[in-house]
Amino acid sequence: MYAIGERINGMFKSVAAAIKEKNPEPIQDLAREQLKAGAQALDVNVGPAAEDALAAMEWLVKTIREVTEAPLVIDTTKPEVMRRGLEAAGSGSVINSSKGQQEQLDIFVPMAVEHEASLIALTIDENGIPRDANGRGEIALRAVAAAMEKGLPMDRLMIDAVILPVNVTQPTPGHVLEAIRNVKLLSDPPPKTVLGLSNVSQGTRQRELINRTYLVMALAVGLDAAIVDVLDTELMDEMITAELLMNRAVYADDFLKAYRASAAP
Ligand code: THG
Repeated sequence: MYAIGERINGMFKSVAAAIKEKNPEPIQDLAREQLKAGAQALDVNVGPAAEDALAAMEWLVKTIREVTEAPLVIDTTKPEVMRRGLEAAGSGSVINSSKGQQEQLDIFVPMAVEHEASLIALTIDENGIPRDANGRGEIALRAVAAAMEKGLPMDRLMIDAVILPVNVTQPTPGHVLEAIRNVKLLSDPPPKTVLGLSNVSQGTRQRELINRTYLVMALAVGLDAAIVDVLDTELMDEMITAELLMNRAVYADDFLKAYRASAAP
């Protein structure tokens, strides 16, 4: 599974402070630690508090680029901030994210093609987050059609069926699993699937347990990528074990070590 490190996000106080003070060390430490822990890409989000989001994104990406060439997942809803991030990060980045209404897809799909980037499309549109799996599938189909029309290869489109906290909406985890299964039937080859895993446990008292369990469940129905806390070693162990049980890695007695060696960037 494609593991995207979630920690460089202004939602975390230490990251918000580093951005505000333009202090590179905490950011570069997080980049290195996450890659060492098995991240294959890094999510980059300036957070809600950043005053000048354009300048903050550019600084954040350049600061990370001083220590790694790993793919960066530029996490912003603002097209101009996205563009600035992509320009600083270079090709092979990921646009995170476009919503599923046509006006948004018309902006972000061509941007992905132009910048040789992948695109995460959320199953959210002008009516909000759909209540069930079918609603998510309809929006995903719109994103698939836009990618086909604009020449974005299907292996660079990632559908995010949008997971929400289980303590807020308990039917959602099940709906999202059904949506992930259905997305794989939309086209041949199908688009990739991704989730922001930690959303599922926000505000709960068993965060790690809920994250780990749901990751394994989603992996079993075909999840290809996830934005996760890669610093949670047990979560990564479970991910690696699930991959083995899905027959995506060859069994060896030291399969954890073998996987980590082969996935290292
Ligand atoms: N889909 C896509 N991108 C996303 C999300 C998604 N990006 C952001 C988010 N959701 C995924 N990343 C996180 C990062 C952190 C947390 C949850 C999701 C998190 N943070 C602690 C909290 O809110 O409790 C912060 C705690 C602290 O301040 O220290 O849980 O769904 N495409």
